[in-house]
Amino acid sequence: MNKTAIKRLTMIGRHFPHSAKTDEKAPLKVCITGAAGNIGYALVFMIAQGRMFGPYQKLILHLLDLPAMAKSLEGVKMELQDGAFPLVSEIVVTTSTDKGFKEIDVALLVGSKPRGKGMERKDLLRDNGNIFKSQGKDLEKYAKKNVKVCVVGNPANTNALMCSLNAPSIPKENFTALTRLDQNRAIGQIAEKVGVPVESVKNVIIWGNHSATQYPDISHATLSNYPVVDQADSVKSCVDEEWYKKTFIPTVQKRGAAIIEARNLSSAASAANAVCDHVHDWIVGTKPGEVVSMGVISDGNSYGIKDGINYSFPVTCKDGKWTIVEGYSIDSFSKEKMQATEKELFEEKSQATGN
Ligand code: NAX
Repeated sequence: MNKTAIKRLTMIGRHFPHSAKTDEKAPLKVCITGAAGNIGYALVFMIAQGRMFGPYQKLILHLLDLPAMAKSLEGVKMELQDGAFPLVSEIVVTTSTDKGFKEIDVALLVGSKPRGKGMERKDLLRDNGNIFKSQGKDLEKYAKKNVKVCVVGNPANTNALMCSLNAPSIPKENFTALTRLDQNRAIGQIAEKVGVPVESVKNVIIWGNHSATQYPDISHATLSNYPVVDQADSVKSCVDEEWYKKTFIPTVQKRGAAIIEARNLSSAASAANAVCDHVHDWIVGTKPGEVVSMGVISDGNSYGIKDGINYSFPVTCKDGKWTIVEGYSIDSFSKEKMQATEKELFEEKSQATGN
């Protein structure tokens, strides 16, 4: 390229800062396991569009799935190429974790064994426990030491714990589990009930496990920037107790099953959307005053939850780090629900570890 052409391109960069910005950061290496599956297929396109890391962050996507899905993975790669996404610098397709996890910055662990017919929950826990144990070992071997891991594959919290236990040189804070879909589901239910836009519902908390024992808590949720409710800015004062306890909580807890019943397939696009929300907020940061829920390692110092499990807490994020929001008052109803889901997580842990 001659000097005049280079000068002209530099000028274009000045006039259109967006085009210049895309070249500034080194590409992030992101591995998506189960990339040929239901959620993976929705997720990779959202990431390629900039939904997870923003509109300027270039990406190298590692698509990982089981050998039986190799052909299908190639098809996903072809479609990504056909999307001509400017943010995607490279696509690596693989069925082995050594290649899939090599030097990655972010791991989205979506692939896991589904619950088969006649399979008991403890069998699922044991089988997935072994898969995530081995993925933890491989993350330890091949990924960057500051890799951020979001576990989606169920049982997500316990899988995240198993991964972390087997990757001792990666900080345990770097292993999180997805409960953002539950949070988004809760917000959707409240917005519909109260008749407000979803963006005005803030600070719903999901406590505990991504399972039917999770506790979607509206005790501290607020409605903001919406004139109709300026007389009552807490969600609790806008809904009746009966609806909260008998309709809202079970609806959120069992929403996954309701989607399967309606679609004959499990949640995919909404799950992928929630993975983007989770990782985006973790890396880019939560908005001022906003609290989100994430499955994170418990250290025994928050809300009476014992240490050693991956439990969903209210957090804020800044500079790539999450912090549990402390100080919420917990009434006896909430306490009981939070302990029930804690108990289940300890049971899962002992079934997954065999101890
Ligand atoms: P699919 O069965 O459509 O896809 C899973 C994909 O993972 C398949 O392509 C499979 O070959 C692959 N896979 C399985 N084991 C693997 C391994 N060891 N390494 C790499 N790839 C592997 O399931 P999908 O609907 O995409 O759901 C994926 C997981 O997300 C399931 O465990 C599901 O239960 C879980 N979910 C978790 C949610 C959450 O909020 N935490 C919500 C949505 C979803 O239910």
